[in-house]
Amino acid sequence: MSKQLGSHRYRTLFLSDLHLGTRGCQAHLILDVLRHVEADTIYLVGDIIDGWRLRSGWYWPQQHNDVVQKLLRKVRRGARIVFVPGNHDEFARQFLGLSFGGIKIKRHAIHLAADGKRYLVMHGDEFDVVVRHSKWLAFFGDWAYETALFVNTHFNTARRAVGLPYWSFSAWAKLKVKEAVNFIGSFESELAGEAKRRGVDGVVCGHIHHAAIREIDGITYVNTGDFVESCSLVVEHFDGRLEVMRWPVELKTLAPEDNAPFEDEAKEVEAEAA
Ligand SMILES: [Mn+2]
Repeated sequence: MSKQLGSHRYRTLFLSDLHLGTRGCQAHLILDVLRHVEADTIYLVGDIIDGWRLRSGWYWPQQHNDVVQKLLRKVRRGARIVFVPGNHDEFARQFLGLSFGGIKIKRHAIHLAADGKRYLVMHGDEFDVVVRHSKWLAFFGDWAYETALFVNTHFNTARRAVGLPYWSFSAWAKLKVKEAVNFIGSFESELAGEAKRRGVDGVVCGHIHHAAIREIDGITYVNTGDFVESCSLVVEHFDGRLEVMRWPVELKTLAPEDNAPFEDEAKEVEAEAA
């Protein structure tokens, strides 16, 4: 991957599955991304705020607030932000067509890339047979997943204690379980099929927490990944090329000098107001 050192400007930034409002959310890494990356357009491709979790107990630390503030500040500075809600933030689907702080809420969007390619932007839960046909099962899966993350944390504390490297139980378990039902493969081909039906060149989605860019049946399938485990996102370069980036891996290779600790959000707001 060729990188321009110190340059973090992209034409478009696609983010999904931040799951703000959950303990699994890697808010400090999202903040890192938002501090380092500027984009003309930002698509929030669903499951940004986890309403399912918040319903069963309020968890909203300052950092999660900072993420929202940071996004709103980007709008004030001229970025265009489009929010396409997912299943975890489906409460926002009642506000389709409206804007909050300049963030437009849409059911789906069509993104026109610099190279003329058109992409359907949607979260993708519509094509997840588990979510679509059995909401209780999806809720259960959600609980099982949270439990797996919890177990994972303690398991790795134990591994660390005996000098073993970090091992992601939840990533492994999820991959195994979903591979068994060929979940990812069918999800990807369903999404590519939908893009084809709509006569566009590609699709950008999230939902399954599995970042990818691949050609499926003449359609460019793009998944932004997530910010719970893989901490991945997709950028569009100014020539229209799309790329999956993983944070903080890319951050460290891009600009080591930028890794100095940042002033807190309050100071940044003050600086902006001055
Ligand atoms: Mn989802």
